[in-house]
Amino acid sequence: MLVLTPIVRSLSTQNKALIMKLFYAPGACSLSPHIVLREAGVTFTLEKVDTVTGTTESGADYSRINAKGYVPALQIEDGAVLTEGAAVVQFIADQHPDAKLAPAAGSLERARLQEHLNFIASELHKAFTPLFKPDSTDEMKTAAKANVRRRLGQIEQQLADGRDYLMGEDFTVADAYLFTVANWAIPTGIGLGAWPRLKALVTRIAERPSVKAALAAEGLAA
Ligand SMILES: N[C@@H](CCC(=O)N[C@@H](CS)C(=O)NCC(=O)O)C(=O)O
Repeated sequence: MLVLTPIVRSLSTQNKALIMKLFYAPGACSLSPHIVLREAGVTFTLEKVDTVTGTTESGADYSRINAKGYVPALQIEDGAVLTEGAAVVQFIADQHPDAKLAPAAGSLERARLQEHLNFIASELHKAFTPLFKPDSTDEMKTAAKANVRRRLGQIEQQLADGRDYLMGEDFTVADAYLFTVANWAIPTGIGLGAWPRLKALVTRIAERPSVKAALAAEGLAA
């Protein structure tokens, strides 16, 4: 007993340090790593962030966790925080290769995955941004919607060969990100009706248990 006690203490401290925490805002781009954490079977906790006030639900100053002020941020262990959604989902996938959420690093397929992630992040995700800003003019919103439509149309073209997911037969982290961002077409009034393959893909992804669980945990309807 005298010998075991310190070992037990040290194990429990270690386990505590290894539980990841995702800082998120409901329905925001942080939903993508949230889905990926569940797909990978990771044990994690969630902490909601109010990005307007810059505080988390436990009252922490979020700028001390992610100086950039936005979500997502993944706290990996005490003191280590990873930001930028595309990097976060790849990190989770690489830590859990059995879940097969990303092709092997260094392969052409992995670069293809990054091609998708980068397109979603810089062209599609950011095309939506003026639609969520209270100070955007109607003119800015009209231009943003045209831009979003153009990008959704380009994804529709990529799905023209009948593939099940962005990368082919298998669900990857890029699908989690696409699902998250494409869904913003609904509240912004763009809808997905003009892109039937994309709409079918989003509907298919919505059926995944990880997605249902993530939406429920964020207080969102499927
Ligand atoms: N480059 C970042 C952008 C993240 C981002 O745009 N987050 C939005 C939600 S989708 C946010 O937190 N916006 C609030 C803010 O910028 O203050 C990434 O790809 O992770």
